[in-house]
Amino acid sequence: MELQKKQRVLSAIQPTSIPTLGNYIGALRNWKNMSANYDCAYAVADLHAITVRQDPKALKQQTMQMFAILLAIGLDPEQSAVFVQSHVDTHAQLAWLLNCYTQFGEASRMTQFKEKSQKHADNINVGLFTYPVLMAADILLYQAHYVPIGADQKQHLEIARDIAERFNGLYGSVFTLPEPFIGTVGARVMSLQDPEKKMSKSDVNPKASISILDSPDAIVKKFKSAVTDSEAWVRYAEDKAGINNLMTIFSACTGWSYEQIESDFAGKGYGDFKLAVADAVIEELRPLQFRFDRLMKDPAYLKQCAHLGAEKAKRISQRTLDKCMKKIGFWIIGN
Ligand code: ATP
Ligand code: LTN
Repeated sequence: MELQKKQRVLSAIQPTSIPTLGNYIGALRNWKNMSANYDCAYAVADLHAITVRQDPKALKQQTMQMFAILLAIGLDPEQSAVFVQSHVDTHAQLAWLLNCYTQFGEASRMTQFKEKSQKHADNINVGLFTYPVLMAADILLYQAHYVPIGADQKQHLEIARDIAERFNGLYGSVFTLPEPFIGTVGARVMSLQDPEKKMSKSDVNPKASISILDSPDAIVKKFKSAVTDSEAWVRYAEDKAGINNLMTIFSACTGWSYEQIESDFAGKGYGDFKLAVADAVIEELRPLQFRFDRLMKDPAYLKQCAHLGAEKAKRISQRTLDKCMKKIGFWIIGN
């Protein structure tokens, strides 16, 4: 019997700080789940991170930490290609090529660019503008069928598809058209302090987000102070953004449906529910935190895994880059 080739998955996360519970539920957890059934490549997107000014020491530390987190969530460096984006030179190379196949108008429509340029008005650099093109390169280099992301990245995936279709239209089928993979629960975890806003790593209010490395005490405190409403009835409803968010988090960690949560917490106050959510999150994060602490004590192992990941990623991505360059008409002289 012929062995069927597994479909490919690629995703990446910026090492801008420790991931939040939102990053974990919306993206990272799906990465791990998909790794059993797909041929996966996962990157720490450090090139993307410098579109916003970074402290050099912090960037290096955060890149190592993020790499350790990817292993700590349970990714197997032998099974998947787990790597740091800047260790694989094909990403920046393909990004340049794709810049020349992306229209100024379509890049101008990206909402993340508009938001980030408002937030960093003193540094609206060209990298921030072409950020989605580098992301398209990340994805297309691996001929990815699926890209597990949170809901906020959907627009970037659409532009990656548009660029791929344009390129394929000109040169024949070079790139696989990627599909987003967005989980059914927790694709958009909201801020604990302003549940109309998404939970974000870069939020300046530390009470607004749970870091996946927060201690149990900190997690309990943050959930206790989460903004809810004055109804004191645990139910999912349109005008209850705070409670909806807590129910989503609880459901994502326990597998309970909203109906189950509503009936189990009927007649109980928000205080009890908040503590239950905190407990569920603590249990969900405990094994990850344990593995992370162990990995951070072994930088030689981390480096070895990063080498292995970069080699694997380079091997896959170089084939696509070569094909692209040939199609465009570069003079290729070989080694
Ligand atoms: P920053 O605040 O630095 O912009 P971020 O928290 O938005 O960062 P990213 O590194 O941009 O995080 O995203 C990593 C992954 O996590 C992406 O797939 C993104 O869609 C997902 N993600 C980010 N925030 C959330 C959230 N609140 N809920 C669900 N998924 C999220
Ligand atoms: N822009 C993404 C991070 C990212 C990414 C990617 C996600 C960089 N390259 C490729 C999926 C596929 C973000 O999460 N903000």
